[in-house]
Amino acid sequence: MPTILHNAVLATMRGGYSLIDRGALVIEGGRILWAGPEAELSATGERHDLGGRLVTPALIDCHTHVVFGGERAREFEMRLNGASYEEVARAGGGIVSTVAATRAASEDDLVAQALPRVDRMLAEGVGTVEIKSGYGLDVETELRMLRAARRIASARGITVRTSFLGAHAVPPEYKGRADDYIAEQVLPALRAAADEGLVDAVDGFCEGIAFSPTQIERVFAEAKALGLPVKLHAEQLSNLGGAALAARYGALSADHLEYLDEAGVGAMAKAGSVAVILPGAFYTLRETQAPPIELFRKARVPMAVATDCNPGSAPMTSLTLAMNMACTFFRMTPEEALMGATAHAARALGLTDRGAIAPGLVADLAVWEAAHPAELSYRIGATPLHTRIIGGRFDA
Ligand code: DI6
Ligand code: FE
Repeated sequence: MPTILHNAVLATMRGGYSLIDRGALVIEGGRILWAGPEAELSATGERHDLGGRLVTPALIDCHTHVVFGGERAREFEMRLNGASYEEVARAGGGIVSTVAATRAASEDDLVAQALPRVDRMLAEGVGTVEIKSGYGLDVETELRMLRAARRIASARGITVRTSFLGAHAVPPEYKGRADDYIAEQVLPALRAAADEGLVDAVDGFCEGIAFSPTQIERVFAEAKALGLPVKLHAEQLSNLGGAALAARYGALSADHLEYLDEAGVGAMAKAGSVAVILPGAFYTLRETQAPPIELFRKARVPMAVATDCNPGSAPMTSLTLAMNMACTFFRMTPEEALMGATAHAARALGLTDRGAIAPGLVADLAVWEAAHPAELSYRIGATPLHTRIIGGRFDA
């Protein structure tokens, strides 16, 4: 029997809010069968009165590093007590400490440590999460991270999209030998992970402190040979032409982009890549250069918004806070921010079956204690979620 949701405000996110004020939805077999004005509803089924609440597609966090071992809170405190980056590193801090803790963690540990973070995301209406590897930095641990990511999907009944991020940082044992690291660990890990069906996309970190465009291109060439789509951490701290490189490989997205120039925006527009905006890292790093939002608008590059949840530059699980920050720091509108956490986030993951409310799409929805979608970006540190509906089923 179909499920009918009625007495609701629908933000269908078909190219903007596309609000239906007195709306209804028909769901069957986990998919949306019909959505429209309640006055035009003809189907019968199990009816749920939503009391005039707002319904949106379930949110999609399209850029996270939510699987990792350990924590970095004490390093945060050390820094604020005046410790330098070097002192923190010598005390075993920084990304190296996350790599060590991740290598020491079993697959069960990684799942157990990630689940509370994932649960905080879900409590804000998220139904699909992208999860990257990139804290193993050796073949075995990269594979273990991706297996843990896959298990999170079944543990919570959500959709997880994995990105292989072997080219995230050069591990200590390869210091000064990034090319050897790529040849001996990254490419073999990518092949093995793809073989095991653990990879939905291939990512990299193109930056002075990480990998050069030439090195990233070696990884992208392998992705292409394996038939996998690519995305890239690009232009976060400087402009190395990473987004343009990603665009040449038809990237799903380029992410961060604070230092992107007009030519890079043009390359992304031509390739149809999504610009993933990550205000949590901008905030934590006390960055002052904002991504070129106005250029993205002019070139019609779709913008997504995500948490970047990671223990270093974005210890954050709140996608609605990321939306708020995107508005306040970058002057994105609440409508753009919500498109960024739904329709454009789906596109950044290559998903065509979600991110909007329309017939045929997956019935992943969020019901909010709100009358207008601007409320989702407006509040700071509070979520108006009423309930999630995943695959047509209400959360218990
Ligand atoms: N960009 C970042 O800001 C993080 N990774 C990346 O590619 C930093 C990751 C960390 O410090 O653990
Ligand atoms: Fe990231």
